[in-house]
Amino acid sequence: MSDTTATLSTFAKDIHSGLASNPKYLSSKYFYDEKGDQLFQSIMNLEEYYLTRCEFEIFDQQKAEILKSFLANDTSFKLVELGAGDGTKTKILLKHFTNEGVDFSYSPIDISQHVLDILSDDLKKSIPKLQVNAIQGDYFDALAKLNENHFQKEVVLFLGSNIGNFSNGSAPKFLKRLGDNLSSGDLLFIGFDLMKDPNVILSAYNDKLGVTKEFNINLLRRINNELGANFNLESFEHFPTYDPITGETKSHLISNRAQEVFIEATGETYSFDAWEAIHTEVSQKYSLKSIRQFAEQAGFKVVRNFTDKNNYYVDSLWQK
Ligand code: AVJ
Repeated sequence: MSDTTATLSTFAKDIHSGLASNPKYLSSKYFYDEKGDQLFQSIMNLEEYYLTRCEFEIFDQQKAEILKSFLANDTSFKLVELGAGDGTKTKILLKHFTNEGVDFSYSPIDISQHVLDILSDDLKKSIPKLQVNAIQGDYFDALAKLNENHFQKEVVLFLGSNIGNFSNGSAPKFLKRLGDNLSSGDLLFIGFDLMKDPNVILSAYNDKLGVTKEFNINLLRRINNELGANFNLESFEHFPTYDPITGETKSHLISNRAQEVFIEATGETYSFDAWEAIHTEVSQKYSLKSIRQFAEQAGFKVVRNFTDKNNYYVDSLWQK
């Protein structure tokens, strides 16, 4: 890459590192521009994408038991959510807790102020009695700040199997760091997608309508728009894989011809062989055994697992 490196955005640097590597990769954290957000919303409504519906069912069917476990021996708590999104699922819990007259507040943490504004406005209308304290920023900065004036039990939500985007190598570090920002007795309520019939998993990442394909290819569209690249969007195929031994689900973009792509922001040309792949995402699938190991490695104890009726998905409650 040219000597302008120092002036390049993190985005440009990351894209360059991935495309200059062998094998090529791009980070899934860059999926979520405005169009990516919209496409993910559509994914959550797809027939094949069971994850969202499973978590919805768990909340809807087991909200009373969830509340009991959150309270345990206390009378109040501070509910904190990492990467709150539009809060559709969380609202089931928030409504139930409010109706039950529970003494709690809700602190959604998100990197996007825009997301938080929409969520706060929505909650003001739908649950006027709810005390909302939105925090913009990095998860760990926000958790550290909350932990400073710690006079109430914290219950941290990390939903949607978002942990699945971390490789099995990096997830333990993330969970350990999360635990380091909590106090003894605090709770973590974390969603994991479980191993199941491989065909069910593959369909969830390869839907009939092609929305997931669009979502994957949108990453190249974003690089075209923001970094002045000339990716030909028709010349890449969407290809997910699932490894039933490790539970690793990966998405790829595969160049269906030999081609070169130029990116203005990096000043570089990247060559693709015919059928060369770019790895774009990990969506890890877990066993209850591996979840227990993750909890213990990170210094938590599993209090209780809440699963849907098909045992497709689990929201696992951990105590620090
Ligand atoms: C938001 C990370 C949980 O991996 O299932 C959906 C993102 N990618 N379809 C997932 C996603 C393709 C999703 N997570």
